[in-house]
Amino acid sequence: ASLASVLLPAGASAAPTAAEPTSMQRIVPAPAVVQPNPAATYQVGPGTVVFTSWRSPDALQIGQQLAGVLRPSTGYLIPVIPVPPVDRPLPGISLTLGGADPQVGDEGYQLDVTDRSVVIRANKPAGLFAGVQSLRQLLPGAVEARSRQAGPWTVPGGRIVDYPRYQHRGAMLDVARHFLTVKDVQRYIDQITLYKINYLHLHLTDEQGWRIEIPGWPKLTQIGGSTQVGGGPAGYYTTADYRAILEYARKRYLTVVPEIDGPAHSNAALASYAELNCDGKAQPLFTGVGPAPNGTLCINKPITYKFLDDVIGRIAELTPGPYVDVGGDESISTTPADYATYMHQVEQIVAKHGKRLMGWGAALTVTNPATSTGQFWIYDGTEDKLAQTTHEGATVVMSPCVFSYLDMKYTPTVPADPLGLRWAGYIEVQTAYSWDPTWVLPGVLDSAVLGVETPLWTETVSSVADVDFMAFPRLPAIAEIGWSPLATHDWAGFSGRLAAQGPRWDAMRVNYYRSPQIPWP
Ligand code: TNX
Repeated sequence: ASLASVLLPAGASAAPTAAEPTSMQRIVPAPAVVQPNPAATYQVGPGTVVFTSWRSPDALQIGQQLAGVLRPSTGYLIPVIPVPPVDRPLPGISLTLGGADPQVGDEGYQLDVTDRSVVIRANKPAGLFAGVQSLRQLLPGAVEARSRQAGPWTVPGGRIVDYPRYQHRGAMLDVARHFLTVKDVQRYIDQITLYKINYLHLHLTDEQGWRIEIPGWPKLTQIGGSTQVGGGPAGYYTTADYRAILEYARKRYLTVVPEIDGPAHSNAALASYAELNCDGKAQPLFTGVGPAPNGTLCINKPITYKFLDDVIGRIAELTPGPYVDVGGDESISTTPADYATYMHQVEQIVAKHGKRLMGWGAALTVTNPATSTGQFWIYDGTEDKLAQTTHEGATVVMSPCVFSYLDMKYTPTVPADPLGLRWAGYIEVQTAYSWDPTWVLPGVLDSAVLGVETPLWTETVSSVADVDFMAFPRLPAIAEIGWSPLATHDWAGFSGRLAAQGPRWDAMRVNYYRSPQIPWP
């Protein structure tokens, strides 16, 4: 099948030359419908203006973000000007709210490129933002550079009608094992939203670190936030820091899912407060890899639930998104009865603070399915129960470790040690692309599958260069599985489109892995 026949739905007529891979067909994730018009080309020039729907602070803000990409590399002024509705597109780039095809929903958009104009139309700001990400990818990769580049800045002609297959397209960052600063997280947000990721799961607590300030519990961050894997100094987010991440995410239509892991993966809290331990003695800080010697909160002490009420209450108060993630993975030293006791308390606390519970698959073996969202990650014997809960009202997000874990090595030798783990196997780019949410968890109710997530655990990852290397180019593979229609799923097409991202990442100074599986230009 030609790329065009894969990209165009049955019945749509392809332009005669559509089989040629034009750059309109190089967007990742693949759009739902692409109709190239090789006869037309829009050129961004010194006079290009970005027009935005008037009386919309969102459209204006998105227009300014687009101008912020275009100005440094093109050297053009690129004014951003709100305008009232017009009958015929103004010459320039228009970001228009309202009047898009209803089928594009809240996150989709239409993009029309002619010789004189680029028009992105969406029903909601999130769709406009998604359309701008596609427009960036229609321009040469050098447009992402922060210094003046040569051009020409052509946008291929045609029409795109695009919307997501799944509502949940997540990325997870583990800021507990190695701390990442607000700037580092914002950099990651910039990278992932270019691929239409719309959830950022922040793994804020674990054995090795507690990364979020909680009023009334200062030692969590003073002690629990002081170190990380390897024992080096680390840090934590103050309330202002966390708000800065949330605000940065909000402006990019990205929902933050904060995770407070428990009852296991909690040594940082146990080291900070002696009273959270059953024996009343604080654990030593743990800076190794793997489970700490006694990494479980004390199930039968009331203080444990006062602590969780304070922590979850604070997180819920700060976070605008619908979820609080309570972890619940790998509770190896907790009996099943104690695990259930803990989770039943926790789910009441989450509900009391007005949020929906999210947790790793095991949590769903005991929580109320009707009010829970589970994250599938491993075939460890809990998967059948997790699948069953979807028939009782639970929803699920798919993050199969063997395909979507960004902390696994690509090959036995890439990256060089010590970066990357091996326990879930090697995950080259083609492997990351070789699965589908509909079959990865047998027995699941299809309509309960919200989407996908790609987690980046950071036991071995300690810098943004490491983050870049592990996430790129695998993260866009998972993003595409979450966004693009199944009919577009095609390795040959994907690897070609991914290759076209290389120069963009060069311009963005992303330290990506030049996988030999990809025909980089
Ligand atoms: C398993 S995935 C864990 C994490 C580790 C990861 C390393 C999951 C729910 N638990 O605690 O960081 O493996 O790949």
